[in-house]
Amino acid sequence: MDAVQKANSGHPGTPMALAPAAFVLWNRHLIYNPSNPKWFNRDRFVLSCGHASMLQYALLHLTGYDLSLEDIKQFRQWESKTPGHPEYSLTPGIEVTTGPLGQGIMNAVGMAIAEAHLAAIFNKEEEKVIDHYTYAFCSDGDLMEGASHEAASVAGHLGLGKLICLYDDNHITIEGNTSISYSDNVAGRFEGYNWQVINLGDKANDIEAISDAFSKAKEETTKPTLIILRTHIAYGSPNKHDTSAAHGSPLGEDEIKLTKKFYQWPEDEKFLVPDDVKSFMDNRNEGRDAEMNWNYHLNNYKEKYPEEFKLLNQYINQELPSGWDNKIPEYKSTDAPKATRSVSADVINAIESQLPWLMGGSGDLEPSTETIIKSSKYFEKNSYQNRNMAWGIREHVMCAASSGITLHGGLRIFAATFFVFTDYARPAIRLACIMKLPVIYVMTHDSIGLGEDGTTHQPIEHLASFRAMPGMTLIRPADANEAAYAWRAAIENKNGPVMLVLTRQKLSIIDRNKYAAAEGVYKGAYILLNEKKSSPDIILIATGSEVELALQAAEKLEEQNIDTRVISMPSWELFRSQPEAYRSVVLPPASKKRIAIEAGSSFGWHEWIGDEGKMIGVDHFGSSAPYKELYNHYGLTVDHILATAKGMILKNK
Ligand SMILES: Cc1ncc(C[n+]2csc(CCOP(=O)(O)OP(=O)(O)O)c2C)c(N)n1
Repeated sequence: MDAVQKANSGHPGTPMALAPAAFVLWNRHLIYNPSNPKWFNRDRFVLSCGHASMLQYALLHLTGYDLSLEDIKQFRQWESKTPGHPEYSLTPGIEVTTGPLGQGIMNAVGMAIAEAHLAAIFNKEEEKVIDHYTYAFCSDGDLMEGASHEAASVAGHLGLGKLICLYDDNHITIEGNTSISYSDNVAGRFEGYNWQVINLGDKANDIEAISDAFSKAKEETTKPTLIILRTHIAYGSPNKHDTSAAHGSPLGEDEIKLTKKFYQWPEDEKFLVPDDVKSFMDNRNEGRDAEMNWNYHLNNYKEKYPEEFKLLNQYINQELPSGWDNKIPEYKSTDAPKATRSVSADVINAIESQLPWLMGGSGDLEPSTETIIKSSKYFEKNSYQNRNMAWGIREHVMCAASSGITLHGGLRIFAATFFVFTDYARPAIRLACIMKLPVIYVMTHDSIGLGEDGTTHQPIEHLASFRAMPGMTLIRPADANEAAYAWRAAIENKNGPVMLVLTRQKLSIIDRNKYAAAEGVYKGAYILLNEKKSSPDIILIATGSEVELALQAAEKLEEQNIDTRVISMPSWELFRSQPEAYRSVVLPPASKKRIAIEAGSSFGWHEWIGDEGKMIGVDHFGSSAPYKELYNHYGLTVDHILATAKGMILKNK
């Protein structure tokens, strides 16, 4: 109450209502070490209703994390460790950034998947080195969101018994009582998903009942558990409890005094934490003992199973072994044309044995995204050791749980679907960018080049939209060898997501004896074909499948004495990160006659082509037809490039 009041913004009511449940969990059940928030075998806690952040900050402070009362007083202020919603990597003990409702519960599913997978691989009957629970608190908003359906459906299907969610059934959302918008039978819903449901009814302040529910949840290891708890928002506030007024704004000084009176707390004290409360809540000793106990078992494990122990460390540290990429094929220009999605399949299967911690899957499109790890099977109930995730047609949880798996640690994950269906996963991808998680998105069917499926399946604005997303590295390779380097760049990148944008259609393999080497992918853009004179008459910049067109056009332009440079530009972000000296060699500021060719929205391209440049793109929703016809109809042709180039040169003369 005090922190929200001081900030004059935030959500006091939900932390107040959930305080007893949070107390029970953090004091009696959750295993964690405040002095080492990253201890690997800790229980994970996700506050899916991130707006109730003050609940978690209070817990972190009271239990002994590096979060002082001063930090609490800085709630929602510039550069504080207590931002409006919990932020991963900013505040010790915050496992995941939450705020957009529904995300946290999906992330928690990923954490439980990671635990199940690592446990299946490493645990021995007598030494369970990976053995922890994942807990999530979720609110009405979390469960109203469609995201919760995907999360619960996956978790129930997989029987993730160590996932325990507590539903804060407080009947209040922003607009008022949930009766105006919501009448789901939540218990029935989750039973239908194959969850264990424990309905505690109106026992929000019954410490023992809540504690028993957590115990029962832990005992059921074949199904995830939902504990439903009818709470009262702003419990104790005489005028605001059970009202939406307690949701998004401070209670007000007078109301806080009345509430403190209700709790028999000194009315005029602010930020009061009595010493005995502090020592009672401090979990540092218990946390240290828990970690020491784990270390003891880990040591036994190391002695009995030295190979597995070594491997476990490799999973956790994920250092790339030397030669990890040796088996990635090099493609010759005389090889048959190959779709970049098929190259991705080659790469995954060329590296997976070197990187056993790599796992991934598709949203029911594996035959098209070509992302199966052939040496393994599907991750299923009772087969958690397998590395292929069958996410079903659930792109949103696929991406959010992939973040959860990454956050858990010990695994590297890729997630695949058609590029256009990133629309169903965008909120999760955005959060992965915010958290700088190195998830690899394998997005195939990257343009109108997918052809007959038509408008609904043809991504148009998607390239532009992900290039606009801070923290995303998008790579759209031009041929098989670029695609192989794109995968290398993705694996080597540890700081944020990489999205590989790949074709359905086959692409010729660029002759690297004639044109520059494919390593140029690392630099984001490189000169594939150099002009003959000291400076080019025209520069063609293309990405992905359109690089082939640019090269063909360049040959024709050369025949007509128009000296042409061709730049392959698979990644704007990688190029932007190059030194100015390199960028100005690739794109000399004085050469203003530039044409960009890309089968996608022209939005953003003026950064590279400048005011005088032209863009040959697709600024409409495409159409259903064989792709070559679409390319012809929409002017993605050599002739159109020639005409555009000549037009620019004539105009200048
Ligand atoms: C996806 C999404 N939509 C909207 C919001 C804005 N928002 C924040 S809290 C909230 C509703 C809160 O109701 P509930 O989930 O029941 O939480 P409580 O008020 O009980 O804390 C909304 C709509 C959001 N955070 N995320």
